[in-house]
Amino acid sequence: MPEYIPSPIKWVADQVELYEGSGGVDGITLRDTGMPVIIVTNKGWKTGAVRKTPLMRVVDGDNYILIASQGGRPKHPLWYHNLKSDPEVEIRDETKVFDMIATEIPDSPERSRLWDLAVAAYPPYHDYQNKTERLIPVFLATQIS
Ligand code: F42
Repeated sequence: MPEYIPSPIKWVADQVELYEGSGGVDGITLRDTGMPVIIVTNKGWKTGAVRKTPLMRVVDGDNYILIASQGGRPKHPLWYHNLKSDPEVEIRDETKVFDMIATEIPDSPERSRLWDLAVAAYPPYHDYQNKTERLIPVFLATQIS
């Protein structure tokens, strides 16, 4: 079993610990906003270590939309590169856990549809896109059949 390396950002690592440690009943929202969060578990493409990333919960039916916004910073988050290298993820949504495949959706009408769902679920994504020159990556995670 590869080693789990927590995020170096303390509030992010703390959220993962609370969320997973409680079996998905505590730490399940973004701070005190009441907006739901999921935990994405995947492998680091350089280290092979287990990485855990909280993201906003955005759904499209049974699928999950993952937005690599990083608050509109200039560079993609590192988890973006991990998912491009190995798309197998585990998604924890409160008490439910799914094995999924996360695929980046290229710029297209489908990406626009998914992006609109994301902004409806979490309006700050709109401001993050305005803050950065990169087109914020959108992944769609679907169940492994
Ligand atoms: N971030 C988002 O981008 N979108 C969201 O919707 C979002 C919501 C959210 C909700 C709650 C919360 O607590 C955090 C939230 N975040 C959201 C922040 C998110 O959880 C991540 O912290 C953020 O996106 C930054 O991701 P990152 O992968 O760049 O994290 C860095 C700080 C990090 O953890 N780095 C580690 C490190 O040790 O430096 C891991 C690095 C890593 O993955 N290494 C790879 C490896 O092989 O192990 C190699 C990667 C490479 O290419 O070098």
